[in-house]
Amino acid sequence: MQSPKYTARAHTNIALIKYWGKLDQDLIIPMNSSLSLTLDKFYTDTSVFFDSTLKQDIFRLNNKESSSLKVTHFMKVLREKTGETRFAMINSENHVPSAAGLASSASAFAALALAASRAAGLVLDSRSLSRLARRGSGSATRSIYGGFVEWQQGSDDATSYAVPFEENVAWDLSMIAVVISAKQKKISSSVGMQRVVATSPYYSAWRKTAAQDLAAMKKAIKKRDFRQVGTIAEENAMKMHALNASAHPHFSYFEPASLQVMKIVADLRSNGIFCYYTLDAGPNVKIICQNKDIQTILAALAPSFSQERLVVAGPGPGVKLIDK
Ligand code: 2P0
Repeated sequence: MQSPKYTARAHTNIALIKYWGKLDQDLIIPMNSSLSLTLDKFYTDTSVFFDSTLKQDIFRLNNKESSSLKVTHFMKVLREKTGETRFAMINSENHVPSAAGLASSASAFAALALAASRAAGLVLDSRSLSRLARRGSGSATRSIYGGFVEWQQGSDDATSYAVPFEENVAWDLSMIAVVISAKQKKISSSVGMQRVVATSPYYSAWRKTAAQDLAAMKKAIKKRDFRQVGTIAEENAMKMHALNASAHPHFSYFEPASLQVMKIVADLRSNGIFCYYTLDAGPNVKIICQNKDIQTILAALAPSFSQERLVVAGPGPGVKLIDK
């Protein structure tokens, strides 16, 4: 017997205040609260149905049968929560313009949480959905909502979830993603952050500063103070990457081209074009900017990066069911 099929679309998000470290590995309770912007250009569509004839979950990614330990683990958690006993057919499509490298577990697990819970007969409110998505991947906790989203750290499964901070971003803020490499990173986020928590002598300072950065960021967003938002985001990202540089053994996600983009942004800024950068667990750089400056910034990047490596995105919506 088959369950009805549900398809969900979730957009990825970029953290302006980063999550970097887990208090609880299994439940994915973070060491600090974080805040992100959901983006319109990058999303995942995932459809799920349960089928009593299946002997295991089948996961297809971009029309290719695939295997993912994280998906397997998530489906186990979902069955425990919902009482569903059948295995599932999962079809996932990542919509990432151009050279890829920006596909994210955030959109993947937010979409899977909605589609799979509905297919299992459960209608969850947004908070419960955020908690469920968190069990797949930390950053997915935030992709339940659109716009600016805060993941409140909490201390256990019931209290760690995202809340919308400003869902409809009606002011001038964009991100230019500079795709530097689409390759799988050598050190996954999970491994990187675990190593940092265990070995960086600066970790307690990070937790303190992340809390201060979050409070300042929320004020800056409320005031629509673009320069403050950009400055705090850039500094917070650099503090996260400084943790990696101070871990044992130390590591870095930067590539030479990442540093090149960072320098272009800094030079633009000294010339009065206010833009800022942030980087996650990989070499790609996201430039936070205002619409009026997009063409100038793209022109400054053009000699070094081809057009398909430059993707302009704006604020995007939260997870929803779609017909497919
Ligand atoms: C973030 N990142 O806040 C941070 C900043 C990357 C750098 O969340 O282990 O895939 O599945 O919870 O969510 C990427 O890590 O890690 C991430 P897990 P996840 O967006």
